[in-house]
Amino acid sequence: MRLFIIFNAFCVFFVASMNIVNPGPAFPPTKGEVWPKPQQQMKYQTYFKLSPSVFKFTEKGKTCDLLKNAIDRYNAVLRNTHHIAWRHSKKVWKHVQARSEDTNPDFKGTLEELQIDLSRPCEAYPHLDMDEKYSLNVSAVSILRSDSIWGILRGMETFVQLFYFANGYRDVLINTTKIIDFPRYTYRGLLIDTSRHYLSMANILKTLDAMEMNKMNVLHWHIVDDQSFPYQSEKFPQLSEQGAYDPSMIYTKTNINQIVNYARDRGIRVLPEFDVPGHTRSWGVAYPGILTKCYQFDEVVGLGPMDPTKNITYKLIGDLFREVQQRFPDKYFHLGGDEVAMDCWASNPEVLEFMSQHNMSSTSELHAYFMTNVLPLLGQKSKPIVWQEVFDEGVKLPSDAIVQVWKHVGAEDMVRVLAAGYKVIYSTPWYTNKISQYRDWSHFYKPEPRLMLGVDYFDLNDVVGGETCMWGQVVDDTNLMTGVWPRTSAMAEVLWTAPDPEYRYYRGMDIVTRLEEHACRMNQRGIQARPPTDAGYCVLEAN
Ligand code: CP6
Repeated sequence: MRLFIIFNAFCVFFVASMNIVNPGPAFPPTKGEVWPKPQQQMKYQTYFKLSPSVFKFTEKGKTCDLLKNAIDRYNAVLRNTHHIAWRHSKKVWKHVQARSEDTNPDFKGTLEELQIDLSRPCEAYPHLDMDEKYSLNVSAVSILRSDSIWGILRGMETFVQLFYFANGYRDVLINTTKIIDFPRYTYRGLLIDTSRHYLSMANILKTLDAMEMNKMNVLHWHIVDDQSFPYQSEKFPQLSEQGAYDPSMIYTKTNINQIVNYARDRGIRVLPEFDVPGHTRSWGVAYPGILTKCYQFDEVVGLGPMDPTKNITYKLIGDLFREVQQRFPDKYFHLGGDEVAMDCWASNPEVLEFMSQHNMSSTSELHAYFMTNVLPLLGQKSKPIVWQEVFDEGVKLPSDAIVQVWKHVGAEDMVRVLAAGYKVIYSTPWYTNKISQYRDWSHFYKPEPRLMLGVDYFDLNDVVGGETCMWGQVVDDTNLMTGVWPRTSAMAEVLWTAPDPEYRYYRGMDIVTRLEEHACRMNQRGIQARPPTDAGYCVLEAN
């Protein structure tokens, strides 16, 4: 007792703001709370027990390889959940006689099956307008219904999250539950940057697992940039032979295929970005002729953005994009267009001469000229997405283009894009560059793009969604997971459920305990999410 008092006094002394330090619970509580929160949910007192030898998924409607793969995957998740419970309870309860649940009047026996009722044939690939709505009824014989395979996938994720550990991890239980669920935003993305630091295939695939757990549906792959060119091209093999960090640090056609298919299995689109005309220094290792020479006092001092005055620039881009379009089935293609070092253009006498021949008075006009020439190179196969600079510089975009807004706090930039009739992906609040130590996910939980607009004269559906941008400057395989998760989970819930502001700002404790459970669940499924709070623990008896 005395020791305890001394220990407490010690804490008070050193952590002035924290005057009570509660010991943790004997077992980390799990409640089977779903993240992101479903739109409508009723949970009842009665519950069922999971027995992996009894439970099965059954296909009652349409089926396809996507569904069969999902059944295999979620069977493995449930086996793993049961295994964690079994291993942990053996350790903790070895001297204690097992208590039976059967005496509890709310206990309704063993869960028998989940019937999966898909009413329409599977689509080949996920897309911007994909239908993700589902309904789920949990009972001894549970039913998951959706018109769309994408809804079925979301519902299966919800289903496995409803299980919780009980009785000191001796049981895995699920309550009688009714859910109707659908996303508020159709685009819920994550940007990864494989140019600043190479990311391994294993880590990219794991990222897709984590996205599935958070019902996210777009992997925006910022594959090349100034620092390295890891995309292996068949038409232009020198690009990666000379532009990648190392011959092993590339993404082959086979690698890309694997990522696209793995993502498709999880209802996730893979959106390629080939950023032009800025952020392209690595292209110039093999093809220096397509970059602009930058001058100081009549001397060439280095290479800058792509050279918009040369036909070979557009020829290379066009030929490369046609190849990339064959590897990525998505209907959208991200052209970048951000942060162009226009001072280099302005320093180059040939570029200045070209501008005066074409009656251009500013390098912004030259950027617009460049983008206007690049857009048609996509042909009919893809629609463009661009960073907001392209819009800001007045480029006339096709009406189905999407503009990704990332600058300036506040909604004004979004409002301007919407007023011009384009769709928006919002990223400003979800930049992962700044990592703060304490509950940094809470900053990702507050912004809600459509509510931020503060005006209602736009079609709110034109704000298609949001995206976390995990730029790669200080991110590699060692810290990708902890940097992205569970911060991105906070954004994922805002974009899926859009809990009202009152909930997001004032019901913080509920959010914290739910996120703790979710982060633990991610760790149990192999995702190294950071702990969301300053204390707690997670039982990890997997493998
Ligand atoms: N790389 C590329 C980057 C950034 C952008 N484009 C960036 C700029 C500012 C911040 C973070 C990232 N690293 N290609 C801008 C979209 Cl704060």
